[in-house]
Amino acid sequence: MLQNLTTITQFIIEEQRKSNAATGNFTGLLNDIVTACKVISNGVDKGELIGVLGSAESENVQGETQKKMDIISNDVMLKSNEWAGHLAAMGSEEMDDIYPIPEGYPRGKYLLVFDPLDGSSNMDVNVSVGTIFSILRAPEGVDKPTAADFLQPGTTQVCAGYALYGPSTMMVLTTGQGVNGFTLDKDIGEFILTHRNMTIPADTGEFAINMSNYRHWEPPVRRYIDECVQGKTGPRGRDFNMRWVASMVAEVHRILTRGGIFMYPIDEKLKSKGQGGKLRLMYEANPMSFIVEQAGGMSSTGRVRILDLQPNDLHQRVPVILGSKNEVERVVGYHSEG
Ligand code: AHM
Ligand code: MG
Repeated sequence: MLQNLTTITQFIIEEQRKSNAATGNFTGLLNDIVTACKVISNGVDKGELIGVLGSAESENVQGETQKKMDIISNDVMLKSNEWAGHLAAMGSEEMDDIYPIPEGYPRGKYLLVFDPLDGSSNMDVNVSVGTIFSILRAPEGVDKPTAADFLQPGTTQVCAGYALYGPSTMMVLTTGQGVNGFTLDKDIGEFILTHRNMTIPADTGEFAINMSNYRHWEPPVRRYIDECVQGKTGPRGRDFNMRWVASMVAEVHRILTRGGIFMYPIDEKLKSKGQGGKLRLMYEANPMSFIVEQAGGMSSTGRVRILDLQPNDLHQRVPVILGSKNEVERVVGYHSEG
């Protein structure tokens, strides 16, 4: 057993070799992200022992109160990824503007966008949280990128992944050649390949949505959920189960493990606040959609494929409906019926 361990670094190098895409840059970048996630995992683990629970005194660009661990995780991601020369700039849920690589460090050809601690409202109640990231290429010849250089459709992502800080810490990622999962062995400090080629079954009997928003939903979403809730006696002729962790990473991980559909649709309440959705396109919807599609699932706003959207803002919000293909297709069908 011990002799057959594949570390995340070994896996990535071998995957890159196969596709002739081997550049030490990409592997180096991924290693720095992995290091950051190990540090965040350690902080999440220790919790109140090191005084990192609770809110900070600040708000982020979205007007949300930041948790102490939001700020710490953001700093860890920046510090871990700024120095090595793989990146031209970074963008984060926790920062209004992009983060250029500071003077004095070499600049590289990649852009990194992330949500350093997704689902952070779960920190204080000791429920799973995660880090989501997406790697893009800086446009050719651009040395000092602007925010506009980040606004590339999800189809151009080089790599997307998440770290899940749950009962185990896991890293799940794709470079466009399927989805693989790695579990952190804290004794040796390495992510080890444990979930090869993760796939999402096309059918499911499990949905995830924040039901408290029911009265605000659009008719196609209500119709879909109504039919699920009616169970065996309804038009679907079967019972459905529901889950809502309020942590997208945990939700997507469950779907990658046993199937399901996750929905954070547009609703009247979000519209009245001038928002196009709840979740952010660049560092939540796009990376998760890349992973879900690579695992054989589907991801849509209800009307269009998320990965095809042309972003118009680093912090743009979009509706998200993703998971088991046949169920997502059904919801999209209900939208097109009007
Ligand atoms: P965050 O990035 O501020 O943590 O918000 C994103 C999270 C997702 O992980 C989760 O799916 C959703 O917000 C939960 O929202 P709600 O509290 O409305 O159920
Ligand atoms: Mg988030």
